[in-house]
Amino acid sequence: MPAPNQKTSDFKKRITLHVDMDSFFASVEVRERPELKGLPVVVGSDPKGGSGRGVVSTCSYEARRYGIHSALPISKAYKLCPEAVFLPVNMKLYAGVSVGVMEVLRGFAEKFQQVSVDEAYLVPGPEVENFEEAALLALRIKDEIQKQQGITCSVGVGPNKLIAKIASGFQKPDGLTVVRPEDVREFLFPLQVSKIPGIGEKTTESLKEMGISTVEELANCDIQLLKSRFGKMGLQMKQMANGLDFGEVREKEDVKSISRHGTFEEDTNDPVKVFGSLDTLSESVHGSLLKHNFLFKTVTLVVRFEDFSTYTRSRTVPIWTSDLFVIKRTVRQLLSEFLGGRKFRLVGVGVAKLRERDERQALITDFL
Ligand code: TTP
Ligand code: MG
Repeated sequence: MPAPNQKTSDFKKRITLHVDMDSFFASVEVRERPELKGLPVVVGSDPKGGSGRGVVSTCSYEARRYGIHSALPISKAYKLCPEAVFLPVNMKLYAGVSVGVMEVLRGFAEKFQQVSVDEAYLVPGPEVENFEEAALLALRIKDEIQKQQGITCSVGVGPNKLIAKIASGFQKPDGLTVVRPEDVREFLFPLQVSKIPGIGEKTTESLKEMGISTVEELANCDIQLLKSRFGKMGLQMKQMANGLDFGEVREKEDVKSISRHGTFEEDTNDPVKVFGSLDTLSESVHGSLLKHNFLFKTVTLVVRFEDFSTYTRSRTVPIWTSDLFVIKRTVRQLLSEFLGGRKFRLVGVGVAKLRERDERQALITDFL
């Protein structure tokens, strides 16, 4: 059911993808040690032969078959599968992979929102006009992450964040689930209420006491009853059970960067066109920088080739500045490794590591 006042054509604009890495920490460990592929791998604290006191961070899908899962006491995991490969958490390694993954995803997005170390929402640009094209895009994303980071992910495509999120978890691992607006109810209704984000163990239990266990039952439940039991959250739950979600995909506000990108009307490797486009984007970034009274230290270039492979390069300059020339020159330097052959589909320019310009700083940078 479309939201009130929401024209059907608006769905196009709201095609939303949710991408979630599969058994993230464990997949990265397996990538590092291919001999572990196919084995039950548990990442977490030391099991100490069954007497360890910590918990499981995550585990490979092979380990999940033994009943092991995130947050399970490591001692229980050991009991369930003593022959599993137990590895300590190597956060530094996963954080690096996460940055790489997010860069790939951002390259495919017009709007982007990272929500955890291994998941993000994205809204594709206007070139993706329907759900078929969004499904193709999702496949490209999966390929690109596999190629650049050597791990698999699952993608959900839906008319809003809620549906995309539930869809990405629907066929894990290495899944792709596309839910068109007209299929939302058919998709959601048979699911258990616990599949709805925000409905945890306690709420699931309370709903059960009211005779509600499926999303369909929740969707059809009397709103007054839900309100009296759960307050405002009751209304929200009913809306979600009907597939409605009004949340926007957007960057967290504290992420300080400014970027612009543009897709060429026709893929091109003509340096005049590419440089021209980069200059225009740099000027736009610069305009926004001045408007917000920011200085930057890092310049970022994004390029996407005709086969959708996407690369991001950044360079940090030695001084805080807001100089347009520094942006243009750095972008050109960063572009040099990509010139000569392949056609560009999209280029983007960004500045990051921003800070507010103060008068003293203004004097220093203006004289440099
Ligand atoms: P998740 O995406 O929840 O789980 P996952 O990627 O391991 O597996 P899935 O295929 O089901 O998505 O979490 C991402 C990472 O966060 C996970 O690899 C490890 C870490 N994590 C913990 O350390 N503790 C936890 O309880 C959970 C849920 C995750
Ligand atoms: Mg995950």
